[in-house]
Amino acid sequence: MCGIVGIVGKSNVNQALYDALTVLQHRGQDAAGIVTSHDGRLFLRKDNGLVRDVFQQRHMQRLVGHMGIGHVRYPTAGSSTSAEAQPFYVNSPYGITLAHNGNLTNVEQLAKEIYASDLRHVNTSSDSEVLLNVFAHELAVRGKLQPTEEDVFAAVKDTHKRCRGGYAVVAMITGYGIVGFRDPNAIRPIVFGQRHTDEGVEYMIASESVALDVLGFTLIRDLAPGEAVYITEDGKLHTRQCAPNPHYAPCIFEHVYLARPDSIIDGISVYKARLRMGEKLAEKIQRERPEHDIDVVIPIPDTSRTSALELANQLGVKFREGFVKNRYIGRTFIMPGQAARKKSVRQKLNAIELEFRGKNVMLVDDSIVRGTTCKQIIQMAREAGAKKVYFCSAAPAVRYPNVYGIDMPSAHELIAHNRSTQEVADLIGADWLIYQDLPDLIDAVGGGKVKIDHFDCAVFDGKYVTGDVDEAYLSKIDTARNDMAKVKTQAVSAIIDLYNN
Ligand code: PIN
Repeated sequence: MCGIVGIVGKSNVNQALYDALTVLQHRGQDAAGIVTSHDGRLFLRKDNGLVRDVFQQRHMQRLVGHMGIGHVRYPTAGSSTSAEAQPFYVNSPYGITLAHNGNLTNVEQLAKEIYASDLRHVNTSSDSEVLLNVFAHELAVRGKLQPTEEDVFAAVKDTHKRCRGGYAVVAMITGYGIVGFRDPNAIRPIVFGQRHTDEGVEYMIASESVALDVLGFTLIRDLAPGEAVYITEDGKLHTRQCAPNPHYAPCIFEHVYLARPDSIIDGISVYKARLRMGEKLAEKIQRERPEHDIDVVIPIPDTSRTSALELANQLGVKFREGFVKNRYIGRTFIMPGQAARKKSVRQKLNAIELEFRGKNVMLVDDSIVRGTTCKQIIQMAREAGAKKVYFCSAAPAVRYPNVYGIDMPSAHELIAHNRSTQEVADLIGADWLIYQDLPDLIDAVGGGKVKIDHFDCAVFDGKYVTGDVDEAYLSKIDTARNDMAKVKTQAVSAIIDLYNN
């Protein structure tokens, strides 16, 4: 998962891009980048790290220009070198830079085509660089010295024809404007908005509406599936449907925990969707165990608070904070003679004992993925004196990998893959485990004022909306993820050896 932003402004946009990236920081903490354009020249700063660490005063001073794009990265397939930080750049045609959130499922085939037919070189293993080259090629073949909006939209249309998967994109065409586009299934989110200044109207395209809010832009709307928005450097906005068969299937996991609760995605308030998840969970509990003996509902911070609160309200049970999260977790230093150790859950969360002692507690989390964290948390609740520890997941069991841009473990690392609810309960050590039912989750997210009844729910039901994901593809990404994990482990061991010798 990543965050993207693009601004066409009336004065320097560097500070606004930086601020927008800090608001989107939850979408990726691995790398950050900004590119701006001024008088036909590009200014780029990108590196690994948090937004506040990547950009120093000296970098910001160089990022001049009235338009620019930015990116925060969460590695999708394990890669994390700074060379793969975004935005990416190609010099032809016009000089195009691009930032992308999502994952292309036909990247291997595209990479071959780009080299063999389009005669283009790709220098990283990032699918975003492939996507950039496809778009650049499709714009170049129009053969124009000055591209019009028709050319830009035609290039997006042909990019849609070639690319499969989930993608939300911002691309800057040096000297001309910024284009944003969304895949024909609208899997990943993207919105655009405007703000009025004394110099005129400024436009922003962003992953989530919260970036618009915080910077004083008003939301115009989400991009529809397959749609593109093009804002010229002089501030004219054009939109166009660029896919022949667009079909709304946004990623439901954005609502489970990826997005900020103060965002509105496809007209749906993430906060309200989470409240409704709590409501549905309460109904399920009342259906399955009307005589339950839950004394207190305790959220596992932060995301699950909203659902847990509503769950407790509906059940008429006390809601209490039982875990305090340390907001200032530091780096892990590797000392000579010591192996690298992952920070334990205990260093991040601490239990308030008096909320647990002698009680039957219902812990609530947004989801159970690997099951490693919740296992430790259940253990902590017992050590704090809980009589019984029940566990509620606001999402259904995560059983299948994600291929559209969320960094999820491969199938065999998912605790619920090929396991029943009881088996998972036993493994994590819960006295009772309740998962949200998928129809309830769909209803919770899509059943508000704006009705959407089709979502990408592949992590729960294994149905991949792009229709091109089969066993062979899944086992390939499984191997790739394993290899990457091995490379990482080897790299850490090499560093430790270096220190030890
Ligand atoms: C919580 C995010 N949320 C917590 C991510 C843990 C699964 N995990 C998914 C639960 S927050 S595990 O946004 O950081 O507050 O099942 O893999 O152990």
